[in-house]
Amino acid sequence: MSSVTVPPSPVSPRSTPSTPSTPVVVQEEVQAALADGRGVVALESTILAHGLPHPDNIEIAAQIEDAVRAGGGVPATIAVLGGVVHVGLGPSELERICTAPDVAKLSMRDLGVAVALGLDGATTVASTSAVAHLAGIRVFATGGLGGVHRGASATFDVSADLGVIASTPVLVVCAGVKSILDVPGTLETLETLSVPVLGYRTNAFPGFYLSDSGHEVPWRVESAAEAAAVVVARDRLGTDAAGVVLANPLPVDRQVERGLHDRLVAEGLAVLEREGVHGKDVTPRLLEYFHDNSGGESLRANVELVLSNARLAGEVAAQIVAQSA
Ligand code: PSU
Ligand code: MN
Repeated sequence: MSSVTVPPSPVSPRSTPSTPSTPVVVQEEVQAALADGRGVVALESTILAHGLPHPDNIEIAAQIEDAVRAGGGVPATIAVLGGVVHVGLGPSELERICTAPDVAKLSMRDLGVAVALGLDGATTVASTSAVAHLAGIRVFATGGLGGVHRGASATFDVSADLGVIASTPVLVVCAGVKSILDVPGTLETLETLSVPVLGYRTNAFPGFYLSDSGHEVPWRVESAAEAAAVVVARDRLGTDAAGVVLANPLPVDRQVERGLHDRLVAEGLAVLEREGVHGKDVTPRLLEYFHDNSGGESLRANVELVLSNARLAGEVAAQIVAQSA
């Protein structure tokens, strides 16, 4: 593949050796898909490195990519390996992100540090969205968004995910946010930041393990085509550069049973308090607690919702391409 075809200057096709001036490489299949006008779906790596237990994460990573393909898209998992930002990972690179003991959790502010220091790192919703946009990818699938934490008025703990989504025109498919967060506070913040939130065949904002967080979404769409039409309409309007949140709930009969859910949330919050966990360690520690104390239920639900989101994202990406033609 020629190395002269790539538009944004920091992004290079994989065939170009990485140098300090090209800290981003795009996998050949992804590069070809973008050039051919096929739908590409970005996937984050923090859920692999810090959100899912080893060794299940290796197989799940492949299943997530398969789900994107089943929806009609081409997957591009994003991570930093040895200080190079990769858009699209091969099997051995996925395994490295899933197994290396010293993979940093990289939000937006950490990307440049990881590149400068030559580190391995997993990207969050914030940094994955930003890199996806840089590479020309319109759609991104994840599990749950980061959001406003309970008690944020005292701790100021609001995920950088929200601010980056507000300034990055990528559609993020998620299952809402976990109820360990301040869900209404998160929805209010998305409104303040002018980020549209679409419920996929639902009026309720999902609560990650729960189909319904108890809070409404402002808008509902019935199909991947309708979600894609929102993106295309926003392009045509050209009014702002925010992303779009597409909230895709687990079916009610697949959610975590409410009694178990409520117990886990209460216990998880108490563990954070007792252990003095804060900052970027909060979400990984909670997920670990849930996976260790739910008899497999939190992992089952987490995997199901991520696969469902990946498939839907594949459909939306394909639709955006078709409708933009
Ligand atoms: N929510 C989940 N699982 C996760 C995350 C969020 O249910 O693994 C990860 C995502 O990568 C998200 C990040 O972008 O946590 C948010 O972290 P923080 O709250 O530290 O910004
Ligand atoms: Mn935080």
